[in-house]
Amino acid sequence: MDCLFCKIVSGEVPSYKIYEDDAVYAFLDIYPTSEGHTIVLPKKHSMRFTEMSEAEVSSLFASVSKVARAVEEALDVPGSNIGLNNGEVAGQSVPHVHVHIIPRRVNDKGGS
Ligand code: DGP
Repeated sequence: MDCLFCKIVSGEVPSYKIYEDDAVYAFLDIYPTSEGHTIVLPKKHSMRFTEMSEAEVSSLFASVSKVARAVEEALDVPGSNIGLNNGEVAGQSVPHVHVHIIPRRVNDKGGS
């Protein structure tokens, strides 16, 4: 399958790895919205979040929570935006489910 994020998981496309286990892979976003912007994805390819089973969603978000806590601690930030784009019309540019963790700092310019 010609999928960019599957190639990142396999190492065919290089990435700056943040975390990996049997089910997920986390790496720094190439176009960061803020320092430490991290992408967490399930290794099993699904194009859209809404195609995943409840068990897969639950497992993915348990990992997202773990990675977000580690990113916030490592960068010493008080919070982060955590979210995903589901479908091209919603801004999903890579058709392999992934969750954004965007570290936020006090008085940064990242949003309201
Ligand atoms: P989205 O727009 O929600 O589909 O987010 C896709 C993100 O993936 C986007 O923020 C940029 C990032 N991205 C795209 N190509 C690469 C790549 O080759 N390497 C890395 N590290 N990130 C990528």
